[in-house]
Amino acid sequence: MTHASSELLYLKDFNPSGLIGVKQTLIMLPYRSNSTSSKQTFMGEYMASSTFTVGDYLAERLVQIGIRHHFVVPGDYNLILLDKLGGKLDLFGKPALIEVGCANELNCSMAAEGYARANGAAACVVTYSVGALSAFNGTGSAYAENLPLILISGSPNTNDAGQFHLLHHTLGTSDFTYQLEMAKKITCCAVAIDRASDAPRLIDRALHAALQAKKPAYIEIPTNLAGAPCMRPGPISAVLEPVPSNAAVLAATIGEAAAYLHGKQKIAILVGPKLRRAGPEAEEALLMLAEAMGCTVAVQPAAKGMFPEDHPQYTGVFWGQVSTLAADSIINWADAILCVGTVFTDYSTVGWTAMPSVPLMVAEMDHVTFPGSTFGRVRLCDFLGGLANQVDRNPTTMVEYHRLRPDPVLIHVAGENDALSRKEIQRQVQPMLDADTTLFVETGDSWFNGIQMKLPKGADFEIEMQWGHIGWSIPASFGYALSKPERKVITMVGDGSFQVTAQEVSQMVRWKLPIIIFLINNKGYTIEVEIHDGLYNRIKNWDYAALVQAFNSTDGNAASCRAETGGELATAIEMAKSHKDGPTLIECVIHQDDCSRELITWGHYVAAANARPPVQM
Ligand code: DPX
Ligand code: MG
Repeated sequence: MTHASSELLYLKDFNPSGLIGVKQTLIMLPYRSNSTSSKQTFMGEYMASSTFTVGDYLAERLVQIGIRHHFVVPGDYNLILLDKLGGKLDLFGKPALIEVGCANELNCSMAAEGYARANGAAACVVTYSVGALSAFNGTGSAYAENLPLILISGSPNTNDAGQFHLLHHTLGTSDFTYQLEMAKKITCCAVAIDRASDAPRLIDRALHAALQAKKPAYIEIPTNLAGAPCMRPGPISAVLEPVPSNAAVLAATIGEAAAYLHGKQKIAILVGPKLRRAGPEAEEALLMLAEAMGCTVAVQPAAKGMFPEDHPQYTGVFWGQVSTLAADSIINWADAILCVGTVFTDYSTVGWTAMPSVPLMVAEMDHVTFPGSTFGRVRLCDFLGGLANQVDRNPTTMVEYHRLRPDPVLIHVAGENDALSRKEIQRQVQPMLDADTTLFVETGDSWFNGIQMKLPKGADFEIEMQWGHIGWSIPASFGYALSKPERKVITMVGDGSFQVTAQEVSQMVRWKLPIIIFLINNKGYTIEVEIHDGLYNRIKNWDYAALVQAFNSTDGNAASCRAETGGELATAIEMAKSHKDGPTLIECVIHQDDCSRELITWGHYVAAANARPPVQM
């Protein structure tokens, strides 16, 4: 269906007063003509129309919550909506929402997920079922990773369900509610707009819920409602304003926490991934609190970079036997652990072998739990900041850390012609990290390699450890880089993961983003090999460098090469550093069994956790 024909459909259905007559004639013209100029006339006239529509309402609200790009795959159920979103102009007459087309809806949702990491919120716009069901995967990621991703789906014409019509892109029944029902399970708020008059209330409800909970929301807009007349929005504070801490509960929580810590000797702080989701104020408040307490600070693997690694109180990544620095010894030595935004899973606890053994005090995004009591309606930044002013200083764990801290390891420099190894890749990537870098690490040994890296002040780290979808890092780093073009984005990804979402490199080409991709080719699913091996862990090899050149076609400017020795990698890195008008992919070929010590240990314990027999047979 073309733009014009579906627009005509809308006019027939709604026949809104004010659009009949001259406008209708104008709109019908391009429907009969295929000429580009008449289409442009149509669009120009259309955008100049003063009728404010459901699509306009959504566009306005997305802009007001800080979204500047929306990630899309078109389909006939969402075309009018895409016109409305793309037609929203800023004060200078430029698009207020920049439309970013993706190769498929899985990638589209993952690109939006990455954008939400950088921007605080994101929008992904897809068509009904064939699009949305694929986009549910990135939406699941946003739920697991605590990101407000707004999934927006076009849907059937409102008249079809009542008329028992069978429609394309559906299950072949006249029940069109199943997608909404499915969305409810993977979002914090799912709404379907059945009447234009409900749109303002439902859109605001979904956006508010997502921003509050830091979770995805779902908005379904029927194809014949996107262009339907709609009321204009009220002040955006109704959507944006956070639920404040309850003053009495906050004071009580801070008092309880100060008293609890006062009674302990060896206190450590453990930071988890939900700290960043609570906003930059929470990260700043944590720094203040840590300095006031003077104790050690370790981070969980998915929280790497959320406490500065160059800070004297930083004691490494805590995940049991695969910890860095002396994080595990200190956490095991402590008699009180203040957990901030922590998430304990089978992965982060290394198959449940690294669950701290002392009772925990856990500060969450909106409540604080002590051994024996919970205090609700306390915002994390308020709690951390308030406690910083009342807590005692107790550097006991820091004194012990100085005794335990491992000495720097001697790093072996590979010969120029030596076959490339995992350690050599790590050694050469490390000096590329600076204050402006964001390092994306993909599920696979790239997790372990990335976690071993030292982040200089200002460097950031992105990992999708809760959802763990292989292929996430390619679209996610693309989405992230669109939001933060000033950052130097480096992505470490395995060959198996790359094969899942490789098409999105072509969007990096299209948008001329200088993302540097280290593709570690160990010819298979090595992490799975370490958990449980079988022939299914071997994959078809690709010519990755040639694939990227194919994405260039006639107008792209991506660079790509294969490195098989230390010398070739050094040359490739120099080339990548100077390549600015497109991505660079460096295929790093290593031996199939060349994986990190940490992966082998972790894989062993995760396999044991997976293999626990049922408690009841
Ligand atoms: C799978 C994983 O090549 O990395 O370093 O070789 O392990 P390594 P690769 O990217 O392979 C990844 C592979 C198959 N996990 O080892 S981690 C299961 C899995 C998953 N996500 C999806 N499907 C399967 N995590 C979407
Ligand atoms: Mg691999």
